[in-house]
Amino acid sequence: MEIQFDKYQGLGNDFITIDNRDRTTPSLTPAQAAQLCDRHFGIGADGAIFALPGKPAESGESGSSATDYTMRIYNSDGSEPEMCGNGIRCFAKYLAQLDGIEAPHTYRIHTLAGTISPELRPDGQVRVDMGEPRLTAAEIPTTLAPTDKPAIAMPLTVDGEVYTVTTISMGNPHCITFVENVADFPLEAIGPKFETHPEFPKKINAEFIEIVRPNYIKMRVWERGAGITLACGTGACASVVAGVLNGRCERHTTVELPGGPLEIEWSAENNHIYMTGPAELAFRGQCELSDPDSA
Ligand code: ZDP
Repeated sequence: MEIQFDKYQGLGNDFITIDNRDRTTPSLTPAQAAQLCDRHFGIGADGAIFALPGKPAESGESGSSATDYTMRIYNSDGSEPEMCGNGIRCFAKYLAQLDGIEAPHTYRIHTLAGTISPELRPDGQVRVDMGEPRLTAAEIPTTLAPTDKPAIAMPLTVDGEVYTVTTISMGNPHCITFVENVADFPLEAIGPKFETHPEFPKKINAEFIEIVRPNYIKMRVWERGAGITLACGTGACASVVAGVLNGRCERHTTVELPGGPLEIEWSAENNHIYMTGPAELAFRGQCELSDPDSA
């Protein structure tokens, strides 16, 4: 089966994008997506993103208005996250290319975490209304606190060591730990133990944060289903929320990731989080996909 794809990256967090505007479900199985994401046996990416048609407006009081497109994403291991911050910036650029639309333009995108609105700005950056953070233990989900309470500065024992962690959901689950020196943190060894810790029934994205100044922090991430990546947009949003809740960050903070900086603002007015950063086309191509089921 021949696949046409584009490859986008936001701060080095990279995604294969596939045009599925004429379908209602992704054209690849999770196993096929994982095969294409492999950096040695495939195209190489942190995830695969599918552009599907939007949803019509729902009637009723709590009904949502119509969306332009639906974004589905598979992590590089084939698991499906609810949301993806760098991915949605890439997705907005990809849609603008497919639609022949120029900035400024705002899309309304249906995701498994609700409606998310990325705005293409004339300077080339994408500013995304990421919606509100979710804080209760049930929403993360985590067993670190009673279901209706947030888990802020809770002890978590990993490999015999006690870390003080805060959990935040941006639609997808995050666990934030403040460390003295993030460059020296043994992410590759410890990250996977956070990801699969029994206190997190849907696994977790693990962010490690060094506070440089209250409005400037450094972050490294071990992503659920993808491992170490150069950037994580939802993780950067979750980290600023955790920083504010722990009295260590301002509501408007720059997050420096290995792939570059993101501007994060947690609005005191409407409780929404706004993320601003780049997204670029890396290359386009086609490849022949062997069917893993018939291999
Ligand atoms: O929640 C998860 O399983 C994440 N691996 C999804 C991807 C998050 C991402 N890095 C981001 O930028 O938010 C793409």
